[in-house]
Amino acid sequence: MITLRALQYSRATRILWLLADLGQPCKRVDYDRTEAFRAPKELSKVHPLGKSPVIDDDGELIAESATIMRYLAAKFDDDTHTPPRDTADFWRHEALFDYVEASFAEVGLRAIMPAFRGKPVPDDAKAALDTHLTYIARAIGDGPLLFGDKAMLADIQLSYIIALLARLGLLTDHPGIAAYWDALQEQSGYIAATRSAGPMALPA
Ligand SMILES: N[C@@H](CCC(=O)N[C@@H](CS)C(=O)NCC(=O)O)C(=O)O
Repeated sequence: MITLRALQYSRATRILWLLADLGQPCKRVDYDRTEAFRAPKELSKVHPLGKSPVIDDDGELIAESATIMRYLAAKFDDDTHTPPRDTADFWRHEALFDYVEASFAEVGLRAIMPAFRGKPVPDDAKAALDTHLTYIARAIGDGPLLFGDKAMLADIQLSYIIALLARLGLLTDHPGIAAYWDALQEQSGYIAATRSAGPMALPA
């Protein structure tokens, strides 16, 4: 069975969501956030970067949520979380899936971190966030999700940063993204994951 190292209020919810969709159980090992909202040092004993999520499958340790999700989709022979392979949408999806951690997370966190500390978001961070949220809204198109009404890997991947932005009131200028967040929260995998492990974002 897969063991998931799940930090409280973290990207680990993405993995629980996908596992719920796949109908696969896991052994979840929970870690509380420290007072400084960091990972506890126990996680550094699991993986040198000390971050979550990390999974262990029969001794094989895998980090990075995108890699973990690709691994799980391949392991359980799932083709329902990507568009069909022989379509342009497949590669559009791959780009969006990689975009989340490669580009969007850093931009999102530049706005999230000051807001989290009750400070104003600097103008340059707000401008970059606006550019990215407009890009994502264009990718959603008629929605409600990126490729229709069922969450793909890229939707699950986006959910974490979007959850934090929603929680901090940073989606008010982007009603299309706020509607996307509403649609994500209606997905059965999201509901199952957050019911068992708690919310993605620290509640207000
Ligand atoms: N790119 C990594 C990011 C992992 C990451 O930064 N996880 C956060 C939780 S959402 C973490 O462990 N933070 C604790 C810390 O840095 O102390 C992924 O997608 O898995």
